[in-house]
Amino acid sequence: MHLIKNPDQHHPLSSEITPREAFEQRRLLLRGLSTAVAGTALATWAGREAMAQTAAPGKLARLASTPSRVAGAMTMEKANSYQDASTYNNYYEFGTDKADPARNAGSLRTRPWSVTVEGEVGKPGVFDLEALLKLSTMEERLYRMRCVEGWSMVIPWVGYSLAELIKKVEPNSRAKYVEFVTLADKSQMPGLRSGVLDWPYVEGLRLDEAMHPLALLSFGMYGEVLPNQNGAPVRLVVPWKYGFKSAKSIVKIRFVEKQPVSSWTRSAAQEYGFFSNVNPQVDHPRWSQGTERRIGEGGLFAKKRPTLMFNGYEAQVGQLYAGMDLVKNY
Ligand SMILES: Nc1nc2c(c(=O)[nH]1)N[C@H]1C(S)=C(S)[C@@H](COP(=O)(O)O)O[C@H]1N2
Ligand SMILES: [Mo]
Repeated sequence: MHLIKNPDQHHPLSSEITPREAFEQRRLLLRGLSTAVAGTALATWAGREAMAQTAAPGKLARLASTPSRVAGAMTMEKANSYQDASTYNNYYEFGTDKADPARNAGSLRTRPWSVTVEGEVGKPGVFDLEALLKLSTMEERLYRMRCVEGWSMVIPWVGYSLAELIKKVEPNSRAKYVEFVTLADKSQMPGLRSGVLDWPYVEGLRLDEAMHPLALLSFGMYGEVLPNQNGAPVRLVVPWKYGFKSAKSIVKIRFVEKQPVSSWTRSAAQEYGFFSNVNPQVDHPRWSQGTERRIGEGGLFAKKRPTLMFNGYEAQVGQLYAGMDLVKNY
């Protein structure tokens, strides 16, 4: 009789209560798993027009489970949502508003596609996309990305080190830099009507930077092929540099002796230098680079994060710049 008075009567045993923390973690895990599963499900490919005619998706889709062994290629930070990464973009060929690329990049034709490799190499040539996809083992890499405008994201990219391609084409002793030229086609890219930049969009790296294993030639994200707005079908991801160095929709890779002039340097040399390494100590002439806003950490009151030297990849890439004046070489 008195037992009924037990105040704990209606409550489950404490051992049956899932501690809040564990519960939250499981939910996160579940969410992560469902993203991965969605990423590998062929059904998700079916909706993507570009994928309809190719055998590549199966290959790419499996990559989500092959994380990269390259040092620094994974971060403990939580990835942004696919939604964030595919709707908040810079891709001026499709408009200058962050929402424009997702809205307008449907007109980009990513098949057939080829990348011409030329200049100071022993084995120049034209690689069609299928050949590029097969060139090396695809890996998934969770990289922090920092845009020069002061925002950042964490994105699971799919691809392989650019070095794999570079080794295959055998740069000669005159090859000091690599220039990346991206697609400029008025019939597919409404943004080309605007004069914000000189088209095509051009970027460049020093050969040793391009050979660094963290520099990724990317074909996908979140276990799927790249959405057009993120630079389909092939782009660069250089996580220790400001985002604009990561050229989208590449059609030509040139090995050259002289430092290339990138589109952003051409448009405003005092603001955008050749190196453009993420550096909280070197401000943009019009704003500080000391902090950043992580997309997805919404709201006016979301705390800004401190920006890290080389975007947090200093241990991996710092040596590339030993002895260089990083204020002069911004
Ligand atoms: N061809 C091309 N590549 C580009 C750009 C562009 O406008 N055109 N924008 C750059 C900038 S400023 C950033 S921050 C990144 C954004 O990549 P994301 O949209 O995949 O995050 O792409 C870079 N690559
Ligand atoms: Mo950017």
